[in-house]
Amino acid sequence: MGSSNTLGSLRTVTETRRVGAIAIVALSAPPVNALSEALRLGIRDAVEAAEADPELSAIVLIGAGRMFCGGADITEFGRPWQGIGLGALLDRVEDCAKPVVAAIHGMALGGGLELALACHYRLATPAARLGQPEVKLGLVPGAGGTQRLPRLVGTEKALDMIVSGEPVDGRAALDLGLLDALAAEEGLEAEAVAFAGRLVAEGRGPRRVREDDSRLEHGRIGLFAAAREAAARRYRGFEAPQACIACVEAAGTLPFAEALAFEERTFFALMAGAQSIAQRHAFFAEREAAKVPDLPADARRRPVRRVALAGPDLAGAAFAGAAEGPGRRLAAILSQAAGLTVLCAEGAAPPDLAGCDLVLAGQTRDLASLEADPEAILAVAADAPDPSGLAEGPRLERVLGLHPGAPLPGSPLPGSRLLEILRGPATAPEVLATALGLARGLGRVAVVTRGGFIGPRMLGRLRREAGRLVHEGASPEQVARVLTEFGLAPAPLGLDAALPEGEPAAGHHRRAVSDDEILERCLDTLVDAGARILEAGGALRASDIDVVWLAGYGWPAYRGGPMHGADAQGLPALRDRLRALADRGGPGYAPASLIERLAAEGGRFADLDRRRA
Ligand code: T1G
Repeated sequence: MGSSNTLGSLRTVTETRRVGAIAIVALSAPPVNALSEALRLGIRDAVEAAEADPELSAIVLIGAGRMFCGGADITEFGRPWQGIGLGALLDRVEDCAKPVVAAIHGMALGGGLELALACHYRLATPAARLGQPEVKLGLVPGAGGTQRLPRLVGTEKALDMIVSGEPVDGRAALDLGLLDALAAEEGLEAEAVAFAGRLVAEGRGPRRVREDDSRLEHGRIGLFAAAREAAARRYRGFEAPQACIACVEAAGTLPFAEALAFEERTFFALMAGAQSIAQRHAFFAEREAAKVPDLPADARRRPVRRVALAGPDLAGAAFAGAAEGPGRRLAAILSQAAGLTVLCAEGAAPPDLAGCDLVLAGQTRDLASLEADPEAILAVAADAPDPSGLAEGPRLERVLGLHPGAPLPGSPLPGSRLLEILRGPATAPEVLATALGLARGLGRVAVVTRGGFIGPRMLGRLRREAGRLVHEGASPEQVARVLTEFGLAPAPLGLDAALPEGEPAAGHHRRAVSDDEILERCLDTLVDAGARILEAGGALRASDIDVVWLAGYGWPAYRGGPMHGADAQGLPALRDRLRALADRGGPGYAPASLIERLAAEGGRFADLDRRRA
């Protein structure tokens, strides 16, 4: 028996089966069982039907597919709950007169974990991941997570999980008191049914988390002050972590229903705020970036297991400490990746290329004379690889560029979460697909580009503007401070912005430059550079440019990336500022024609992406 809901969608979102007196309600909304309006209504209908059925004594909730539930449906955000709110659904589940057992495999995240918390008992597989990642979307858990989780695992551990957004696995969850039992992957449903059967046989009914305050540790002196201070330091500039702390604190100071209402008000206030809008943009942008419209879905992805480093730039780079330059940084990253063998030239002798899946060079010319495996990918990792090298020479269908973004201060590994993939004019689909697979295997966010790397080209424009500002009167320290206060990790800027070449022109007078002017000119010229790359077809989407800066150059997630920020501020204002700069500073500042066009039609970069999708 399935429920298709009143939305007119014939798509079945829950499947209810029965084993004896136990109802099994399976969430079936691939790919992640996101708690859309349809699924929320489906769960409500299924639980109410089982509760009303005199032949049923208990209910097991389980996820169909690869996980229990990936949370609320983020695509529905930005408007009030439709159908039934998630909090209202979870209160209904918790109020059920018959015991409800959550059987968790894969992921139980966000609203998915909150659904499990509203159940009366919980089983999971050891490898399951249970967490409240809402803070990474600029939100607080909005359906009771800040109230029920501390009642199960204690206030301090709940603060840690909710403020960091990091999940725990099944074993840790059991130790924390979040679960009643673990179950083997292949036997999860059967063990959950047996567990429910024992509840019935032993006469154990619903056990409601909201009724047990014994694990709350709100009396601990300094607990919340310490949490606030740590979050302010670790998540500088982010609003949601502090809001999470306030909601968890309410669990110990307000009656349950009032605390839930406070949590929901906080959730909706954050959802409407610029930071969460930016962080949700970043979430979807990273997933969009991996989609290359003209790449055939069946393009063969070769596994990359052996990598050779070619050319003098990379000799010994695999073991470099503070690896400088993209080639050496990428070599160091590859050498530390599980399952990869990295061979590097010993002295003048080239590495043995036999059986290598990928040959990495620091310069295009280092690939020319290589006798590599005809199937091997020939990759260049340089800020500005010689474009001809990607368009001429032997085996050019196997050539592409790779760039790992900038080193971030304090990063244990050189490089960021980014892997830019520069496709040449003739790069073969399977070579591009293999590089995308390599990025995923390295746990990196892939962005595919043409004509040059996005990050280095935009960074060059930003550095030139920083140099001009110093030339006009700002100090390098002032420029670095302004950009750091904005949230940009200073390392990528390498702000040694010495005065531009040559003496200042005769009559040149240095002047005081305000922080506002520094920030505005740096951001505006950066966005203009991005717009020029976009209009030249160098990036598939404006959001890809955001991903490069978010994942590769330390752009704060709560700002969503340079192009998202420009959309939020309005392109007509950007156009006018660039025009004014051009009047003073010369035609080099004139806005890109794409900015002129979008500004004239009242459009945004995001509209362009939607049109291209
Ligand atoms: N809502 C809508 N779509 C989602 C989604 C979600 N929660 N999670 C994933 N998707 C889409 C994703 O965009 C992609 O779409 C496809 O599913 C596969 O995702 C009230 C408010 C679960 C670990 O933050 O972390 O609950 O590109 O490529 O690598 O308190 O998705 O195919 O069109 O990422 O296997 C809280 C977010 C929400 C978890 C799976 N939950 N998702 O990773 O697949 S807020 C989250 C993830 C909330 C409540 C609050 C991951 C994943 P497309 P994918 P994956």
